Amino acid sequence: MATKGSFKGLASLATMAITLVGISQHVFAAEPQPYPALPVTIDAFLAQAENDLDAATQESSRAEWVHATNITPDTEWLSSLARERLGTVGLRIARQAAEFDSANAGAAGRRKLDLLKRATNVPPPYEAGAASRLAALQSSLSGDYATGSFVYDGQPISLGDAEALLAKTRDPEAARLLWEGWRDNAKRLKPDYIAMAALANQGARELGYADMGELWRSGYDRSPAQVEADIDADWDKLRPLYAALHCFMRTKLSEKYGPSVQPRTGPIRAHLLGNMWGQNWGNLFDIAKPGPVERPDIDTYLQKANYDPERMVKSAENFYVSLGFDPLPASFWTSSQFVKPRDRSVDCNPSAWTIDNRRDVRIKMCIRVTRSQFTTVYHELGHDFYNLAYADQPFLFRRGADEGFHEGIGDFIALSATSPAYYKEIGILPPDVAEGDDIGQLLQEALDKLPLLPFAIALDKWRWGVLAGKISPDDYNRSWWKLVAEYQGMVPPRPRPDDGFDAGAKYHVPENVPYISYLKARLYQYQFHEAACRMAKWKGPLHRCSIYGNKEVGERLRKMLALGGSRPNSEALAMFTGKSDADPRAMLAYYRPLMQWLDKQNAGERCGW
Ligand code: X8Z
Ligand code: ZN
Repeated sequence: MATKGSFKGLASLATMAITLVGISQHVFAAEPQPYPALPVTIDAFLAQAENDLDAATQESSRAEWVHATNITPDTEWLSSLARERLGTVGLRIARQAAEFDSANAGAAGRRKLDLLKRATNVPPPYEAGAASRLAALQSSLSGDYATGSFVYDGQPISLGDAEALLAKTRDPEAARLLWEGWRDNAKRLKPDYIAMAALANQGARELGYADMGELWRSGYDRSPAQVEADIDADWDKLRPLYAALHCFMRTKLSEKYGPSVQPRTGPIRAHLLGNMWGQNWGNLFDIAKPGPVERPDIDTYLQKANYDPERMVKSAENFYVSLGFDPLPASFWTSSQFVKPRDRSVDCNPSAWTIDNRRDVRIKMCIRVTRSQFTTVYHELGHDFYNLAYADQPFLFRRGADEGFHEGIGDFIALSATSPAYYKEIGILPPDVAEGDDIGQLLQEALDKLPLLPFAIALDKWRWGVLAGKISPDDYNRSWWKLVAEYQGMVPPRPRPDDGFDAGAKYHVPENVPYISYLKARLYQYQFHEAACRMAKWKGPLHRCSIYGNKEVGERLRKMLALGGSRPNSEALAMFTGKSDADPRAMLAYYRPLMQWLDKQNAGERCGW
């Protein structure tokens, strides 16, 4: 196996004539130099392409890992070089794959050819020097976001520390300063983002997509237009549930802070939600106070039970092992980053990696001992166990059934791993602590989970608009706040500057991680949970069901995960759930008791915004 992506393999086949009908070597005009001749059969081409991409992605993952866990100008330079090389290899292969568009490739071959066109989410254009410029912009955006800081209370503060303060503060003025500070910092990313988007869009167009947004919407085994339509239809069904939660929390916030800080009608002030992006309101449970039954504060109990980051990861691994998964490889424990190092800059956004495209799986986090991070650890390990489950697939199928599946697996597991009963089982809660009532649990989960739905839609509708050229850089902030108001029902504490880059204050924007996957994941995880609880013959309410220790469910899950991306998402879904359509019904069913309760609480309020 080559250690670096190279043209060598293909060049050695250059003398073979292409005999397949309809395939020409020079369909692209004005190429600086012709590519080497294609291997003679589709199978040979695919085998070579998989080898080359395998090598180039490994190189780039390793360089990005080193950069993300030690941000310096040198590691930025190295990661940019590896990205460029991967971009160039991916581009060459994607263009060659297009030459087989009308060839008879068989089902698996056709799937692989399609995947090759989407080998990267951020495709470079063909023009000389463009891959290198794009890679440099990506690495610089990545480093700039990760090392971003602003002055708060006279001191520079990182995003992680700002998030921790925002979670706990109940002083609206402090919250506003933290919230605005992080957004003002993001503005310096705007020029690079504009340049990056122009280049990647050109690359996407050269691959036959209208723009990079359309490329992103092509990964769901249906047309990009259908993906958009599905999201609108899903939101129509989910909006009443979100609106009920929005109404309830608005009342609570207004009662807590007074109507001058949070009016009793209209949108919610975005800085009051205990989260930098208003995408998770779980930190506001103390303000929500649903009733007379106390709910244990897990942040405190984690500390009391002496949980540390490694123990949190061990507990998550133990959950997967209880389902019959093999324990994580030893390299996971030696290579992962669990805590923020004191001596260097790192990227703290949680992520999961497979460095060698096989079994060298890792996570990179700056774990804080909190309830929310406890759940995130289960989320990240979901990625790693998925990676391990499909490690024996051909390279191109070592991916999720779609990106939403990948994001949904760990969350599905966490649905069984966040109840007070489970916390007792693993020693976080002492046996004699009251577990709280059903509404309390459902409300906590709804605060954690529902606000992401409109946030995801706003974020990706904004990017689709930007990438399609419908939103110009002058209009970035105005259109962003319009979408936030429409979907999230939120407004900034004070008007935001027109020339800002507030959407860029979210990691996934400078990093070019599509966000619709998280929306899809929210729907899938309740479908998985419902199906798993059925398999476990659970009779009670779904929020009380836990699949901890259930080997039968584990075996069925592993079968679905082992498919990787070899089959359409609908087949993977049907294999585990018996139904082939992704839809919000399971999620709505899960929260039905809460919805009824919220409707009662909201009686007399002017809900909506
Ligand atoms: O980015 C993530 C994961 C990384 S794979 C922690 N999530 C989204 C976010 O934090 O914005 C998980 C939930 C949504
Ligand atoms: Zn994830």
